Amino acid sequence: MRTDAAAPTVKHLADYAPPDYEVETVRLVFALDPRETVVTAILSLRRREGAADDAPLVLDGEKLSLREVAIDGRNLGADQYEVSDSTLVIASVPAAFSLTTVVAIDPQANTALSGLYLSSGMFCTQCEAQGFRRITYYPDRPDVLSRFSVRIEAPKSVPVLLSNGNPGASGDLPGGRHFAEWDDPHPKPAYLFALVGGDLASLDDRFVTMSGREVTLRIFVHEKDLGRCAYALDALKRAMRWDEEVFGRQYDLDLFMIVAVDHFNFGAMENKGLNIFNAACVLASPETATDMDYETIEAIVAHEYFHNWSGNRVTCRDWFQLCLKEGFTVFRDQEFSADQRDRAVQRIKDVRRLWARQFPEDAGPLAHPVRPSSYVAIDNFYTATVYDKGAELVRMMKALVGAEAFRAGTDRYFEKNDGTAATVEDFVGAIEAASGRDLSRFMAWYAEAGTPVLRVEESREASGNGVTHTLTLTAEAGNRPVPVRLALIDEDGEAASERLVEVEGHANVVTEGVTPGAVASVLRGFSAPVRVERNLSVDERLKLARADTDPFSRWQAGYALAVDAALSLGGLGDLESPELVADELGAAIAKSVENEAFAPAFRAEVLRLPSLTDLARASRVIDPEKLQLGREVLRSRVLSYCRPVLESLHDGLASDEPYDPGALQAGRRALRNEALRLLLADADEAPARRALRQAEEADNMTDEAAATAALAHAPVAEREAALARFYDRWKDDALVLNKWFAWQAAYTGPGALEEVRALTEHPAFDKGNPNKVRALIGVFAMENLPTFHAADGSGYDFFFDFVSELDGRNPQVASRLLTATESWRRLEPLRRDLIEKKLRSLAERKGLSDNLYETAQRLVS
Ligand code: 0A1
Ligand code: ZN
Repeated sequence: MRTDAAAPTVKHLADYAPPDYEVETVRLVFALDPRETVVTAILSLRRREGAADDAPLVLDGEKLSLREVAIDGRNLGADQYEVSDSTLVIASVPAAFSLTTVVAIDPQANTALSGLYLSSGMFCTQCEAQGFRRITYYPDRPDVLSRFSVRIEAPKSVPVLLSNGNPGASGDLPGGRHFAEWDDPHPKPAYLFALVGGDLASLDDRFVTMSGREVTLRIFVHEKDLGRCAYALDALKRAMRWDEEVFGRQYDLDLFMIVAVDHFNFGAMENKGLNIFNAACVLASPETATDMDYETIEAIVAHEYFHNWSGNRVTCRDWFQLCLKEGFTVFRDQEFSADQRDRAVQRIKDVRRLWARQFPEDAGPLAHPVRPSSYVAIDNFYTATVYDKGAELVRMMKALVGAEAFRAGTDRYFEKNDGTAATVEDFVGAIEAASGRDLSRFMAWYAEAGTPVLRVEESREASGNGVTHTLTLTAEAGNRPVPVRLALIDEDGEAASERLVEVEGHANVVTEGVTPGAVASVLRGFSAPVRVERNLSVDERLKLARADTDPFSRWQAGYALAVDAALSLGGLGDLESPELVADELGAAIAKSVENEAFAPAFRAEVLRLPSLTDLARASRVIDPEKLQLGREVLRSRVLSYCRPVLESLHDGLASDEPYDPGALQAGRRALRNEALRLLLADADEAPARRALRQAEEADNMTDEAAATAALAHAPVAEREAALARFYDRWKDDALVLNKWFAWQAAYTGPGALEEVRALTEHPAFDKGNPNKVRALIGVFAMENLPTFHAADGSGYDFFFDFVSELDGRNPQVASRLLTATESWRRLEPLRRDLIEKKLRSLAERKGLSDNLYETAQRLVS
């Protein structure tokens, strides 16, 4: 917390220096207590070769109450060390010694959910990025790797005591207490430490690695949730096998544990051998989780598991290298999901997410390179840029060097850097070494913020059938290599087959023997995270939407046209006759959606018309009323072409098969539910009754939620009944109720803000639970454009009050919420003035957390 007006410290990548002291081993003893947990730490420290003889020992520590400090068993007097808000400094220490500290901490007071805290009565930890310093004094930086052994003591009312690695001794202690010991043979940085203590039940299984190691798998949850762990366990086993087959990575301990917690700032955390998960990202049953929840669980379970190599065995030298583990691991989980499901649909979803979250970030005041060069609060850099654009960079390198050399490169990276803290250079260097390709100019992708623009121009020979495509990158994109997949398409499919063009600055691509009407399909599969600018006629775009043989590009052609049509229908775009375009699009969509040659999951994507946020991202000016108008007109025009098709899909795809979360059934449900959603664009009785019936009759949450959501978002008479029904059925299930909060948060009808405000007082709402905050306030600010950006500023008043108050409780979540305003400069002038005042007054407020301070400052800078 900042208490004065001085700006907090900014850390710079260029200032990296290795630590003066290394920690060879660390022994931790916890005496767990909700209000006063005592932590004894014994560190065996050694001065690094090359460090100055008189280098002081500086340890990080926050919110610790220090009771004892001893060197080699002798207590230090108060004049022999110095304690500040954030450090313990001992000016003079030997070259090698043992340091003992005893501190007390207060888990119950820890509302920031960083360090050791209580979640629904369970002790748990979150140490990435800098939570370990809230547990004990330590060099809390990722390049200090040490062997951890842990002893946990607790009352027997806390029966399950867990930490990283392998279990050791356990037993009784006097006074109704007991203990458990844990030993982790793999040296690790402090951010991968974890501890859990609670009354937990577990679902167990086993996995045999390809070299024959027997691994026990164990998911810990509250007893009541035992029936909701099976899918995560199944996903875990599939992920373990996949990592062996695709990346040659095997698990390296005899035990792998996952613990579900109710209060968690992010999705999950890859602590060595003891992953801790936001309950929402691990618990699922057909009645309580949607297909999308299942998909998310599969991806996150895999993501955290994959970190065991990309993150844990090879970790990051410093937090500037965050993308080294995150970009690579997201790439790995996306590839896993693509292999488990439909590769094309996975690509559509991944790119949609990149467009929705990373492109706006890169285009606004919060833009930063994939490897940032400075930060105040590192928690603010767990961003779409680091994660999702970071994954795209890995994908591009794979495209540039080819699959085989890429795999040789990742093998080399793991082998060379195993057990160390590495840099992006180590990763790229391994791919260079394995492929023989110079990637030095590729490094610009890591260092420069912003989305490059690729201009595409076409010229055809007057005689003959040669076509030249001129691909030009904007000057800011410099000469970094950009892989562009390109083919020519006519009504029958590929008129000239695909090739991969590497553009550095500029490239001319000549294709001979092309039929006159063929259209180039450029950046197929979204082969690079760039924005393409080109002039295509509506007919040419429709041709691609009909016939492109690359499913991603086929989908994209239609989607982009839908965006342009909606913007123009709302008076914000420049299509000449948008009504006509909307009609043609409606006809084309009706055809694709009926086309059984395409997978149902793909057809569902075709039917998913752009959301308000999709439109806002694409619009030069964000004017919520116009965006909404455009979206509604587009929806109803498309609907007028599709109604019979949609009704027959909705009827025909109903199924009485027992629920299975796999891709096949999920795809059919997705298509059926998209059909229902679009049918509800008619705020009419018949579709509303259809939806209500589905909500009542559904035997799974996917169908129940889709129908209830469709009603909850529409200003129809059935809305209230649907919401009340859902609440009544699920009022005792906190995870399911998040959906109920989120639907209402996105409602744009009359009285919407009052509804959201009232929900903050609802007994089921809990501002101490990040899932609840995200469901209600996050969705409100990110998705409910008309209400959040109400012209009278009422949405802003509500939101900024909430964020300021939350900052005192949970700075990470408050700061992340505030990023919902990142596109404020593109708002129409009236709203822009209103929100700018709010942002500036927040940025100038005294007493903000470092997290919120940094985000507010960057937003207005
Ligand atoms: N490494 C985790 C993300 C994570 C980051 C910070 C956290 O708490 C502040 C929690 C999780 C991942 O990539 O999944
Ligand atoms: Zn991660």
